Amino acid sequence: MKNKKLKRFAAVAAACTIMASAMPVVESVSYAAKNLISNSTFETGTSGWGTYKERNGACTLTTEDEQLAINITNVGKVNYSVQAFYDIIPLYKNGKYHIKYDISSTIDRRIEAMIQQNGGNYTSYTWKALDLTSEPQTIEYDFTMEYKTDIMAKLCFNCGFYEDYEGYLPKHTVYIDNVSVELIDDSEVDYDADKPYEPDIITNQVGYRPDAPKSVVVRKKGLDDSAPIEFKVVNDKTGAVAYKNLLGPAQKYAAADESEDRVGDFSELREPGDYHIEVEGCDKSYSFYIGENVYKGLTEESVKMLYLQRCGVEVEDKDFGHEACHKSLATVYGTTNKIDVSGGWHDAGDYGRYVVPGAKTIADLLYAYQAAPTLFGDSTGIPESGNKVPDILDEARFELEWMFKMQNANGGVHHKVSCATFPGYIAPQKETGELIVTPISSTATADFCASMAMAAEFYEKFDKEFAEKCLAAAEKAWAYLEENPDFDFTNPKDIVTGDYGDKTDKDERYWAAAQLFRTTGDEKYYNALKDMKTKTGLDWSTVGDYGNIALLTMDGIDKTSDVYKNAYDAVVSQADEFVETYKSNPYSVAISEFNWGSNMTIANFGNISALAYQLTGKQTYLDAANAQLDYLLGENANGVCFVSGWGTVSPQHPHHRPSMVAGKAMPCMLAGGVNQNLEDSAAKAYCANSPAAKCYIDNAESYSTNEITIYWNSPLTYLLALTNTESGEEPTSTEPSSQTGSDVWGDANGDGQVNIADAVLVMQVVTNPDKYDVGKTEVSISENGKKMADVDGTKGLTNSDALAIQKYKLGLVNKLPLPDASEDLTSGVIIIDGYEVQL
Ligand code: 9MR
Ligand code: ZN
Repeated sequence: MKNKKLKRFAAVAAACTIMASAMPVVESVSYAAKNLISNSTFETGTSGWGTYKERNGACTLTTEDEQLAINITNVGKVNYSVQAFYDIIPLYKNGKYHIKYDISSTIDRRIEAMIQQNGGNYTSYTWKALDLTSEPQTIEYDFTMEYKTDIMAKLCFNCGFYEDYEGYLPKHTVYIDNVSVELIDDSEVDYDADKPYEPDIITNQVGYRPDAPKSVVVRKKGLDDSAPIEFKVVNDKTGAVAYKNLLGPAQKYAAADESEDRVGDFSELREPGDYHIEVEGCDKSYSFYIGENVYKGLTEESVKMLYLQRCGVEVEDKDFGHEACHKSLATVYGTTNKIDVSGGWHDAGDYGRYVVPGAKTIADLLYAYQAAPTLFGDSTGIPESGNKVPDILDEARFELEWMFKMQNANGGVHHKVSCATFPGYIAPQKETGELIVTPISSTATADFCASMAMAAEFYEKFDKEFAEKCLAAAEKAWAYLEENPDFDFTNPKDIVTGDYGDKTDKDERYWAAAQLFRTTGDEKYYNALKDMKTKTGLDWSTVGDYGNIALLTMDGIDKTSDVYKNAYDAVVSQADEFVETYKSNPYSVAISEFNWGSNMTIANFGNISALAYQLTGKQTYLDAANAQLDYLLGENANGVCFVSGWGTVSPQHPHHRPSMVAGKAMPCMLAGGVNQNLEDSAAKAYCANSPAAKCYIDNAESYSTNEITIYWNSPLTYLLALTNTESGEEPTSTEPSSQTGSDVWGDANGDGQVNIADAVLVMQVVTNPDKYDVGKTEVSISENGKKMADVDGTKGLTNSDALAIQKYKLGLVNKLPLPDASEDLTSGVIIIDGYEVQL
């Protein structure tokens, strides 16, 4: 803390003050301290001041004759139904403060004035009931901050309802002027008392897969580097040094205002166990785990979080369960029509349900499943567990079922449903205000179209009828988009919940076309796609890369087509950019600017990079993706694992209503993370002097750094799936090829090439005929793949096809398919390239 101690003011000069007769007479003093209220005289408006209204309270805030005017039309139902406030007053424990203001009202009435905690229990640090008349009174007194330091206290004037009024007061105005709050004596203040602990040694706090790259950042300043500095990875249980190595040279990281960051690499340590890191002269690091299953629970819980966000149904959980919420019919904005839009997930820390971010979440979940199907089981403890459908697909379906209800008869899709304003910090079933469905938008319609088309493909194997329903909904949405080619989005001004606005719908339309083409193979969508520019983005507002993923991982796509090549280039060139940034800083994070939801951006970048690895087989891309995961799980300048309940230090006070109600953080939610733009009171108060990479505060009021959302969790799930290469499988190189996948004999997996992976896939399919169908596993076989892999000269796929493919690869035969079934392909076991082939 930079504050210099104030001088003690020994002499207190008496001054004359107009005091209300009802008020105790307080000595007035003159001080040289700084006024903590920046707009105190209202010469140029109300800036810095705001109002809070609830339970019918109604007022406006203006200035009149250079005074603040609270124009009250309804006092509401409680004293804080009408509140005027000034935010962010730092109050230090044991500090002595002087407060002063002039106040009056056009009618005689009682109000309350206080400086209080913003959030939490709303503790009043100083409080007065005031009986106002039209005669201005000066309220002036000293108080000592007796509670623990609160640097974001709030000065409030509660002008709502008091029992005496029997619910009624005519329209009136309360005037306030010359407001000051000053710290006059800080001799007893310990400014360092609440300084958060900043760890010296920083790692991923959850841990690492054995084969993953592993790095540590040691940022303690002033270490003796006359000789290279050693770091030791120590086994928690045995105390044995499992690995040691030297730290790299000190580097600067301007974004975190750090000048001596030294990076150590311990990738070579693969032995499973719990470890921490030690460096002489530094505090030990937090513990972490190395092991194959290190992310098993995390992956499962990251999806389970969505179950806890379910709306419209009873949710069972000992801490975060709730009865069915938001059950009433919703009014379509601007009409008297009521429709049923129950279901879906609560978006975030609020209870709105929005189509656009819902679509991103679905895309992440389904592609996570595509990337690593074996990671996602059917027994995670959701109501659908045990139904033979992976729970991740059940969870996504819960949102899809809601999305159907958001589609209008004309195919267009309503943007969102919520109450007109955000609720107080209450449980979901307590938000009982009118639900309003906002107008159709072209972005919601296109996102809906893409998700439904995806669903049609992914659920085909599990529930044909549902898949057909999804496809019909997607096609209907597409028809709407064709009939309505212009970008269209409006959020009615009086609906102040999440906007999810946009400037263009071109990327959403691109995604929809790509996904519909992938699902149906219909030329119509391909032609639409051909006429569109390739788009990028895995955000909720830019979704082009979902279109690219759809194309790049599509079975049998023509790799010579521009559509494919452009998608390929888009992904790889983005990954190249991220890799450059990732290499440029000690924390290996792929962004250099931290905006709202930066943790999603980081996870998204990891996903693009991991996809680039799949496409090219270049290890750097996978390393970069893993590094993004490390950042999210603790290897960042804040020393925080951003996933609640994981790691040693994780968000305890997320901006998330159910957590605020329960008094503890719901598990496995990824916080939005660092946001250098300071967009809420807590961030403004706590991060005012923080460098960009450290603008994060674990405070429930900090919705711009510490909120959670469904679509911040889902890219984490996706990243966990994409970086899961523990099966040791080589990436399938799907580089644009001069041949089309469908034309290559021996190409079982449709990647355009014939290699050992095709032979292995054939063997797998022969052993487990249904398991490798498209959509069920990461590597799958299509009908065409089966046809092209049937190369041994006899009809039907058998192990002898696998062997023929391998012989071809080894140059033992020079052409596929073989003309006839060969004698030597009928029995025995042959080992080629380490693969055992049972004939
Ligand atoms: O995630 C959104 C972020 O990108 C925007 O900058 C921000 C302000 O518009 O809104 C975020 O979304 C919030 C949404 O509007 C309402 N629910 C909570 C979301 C997360 O903060
Ligand atoms: Zn709800």
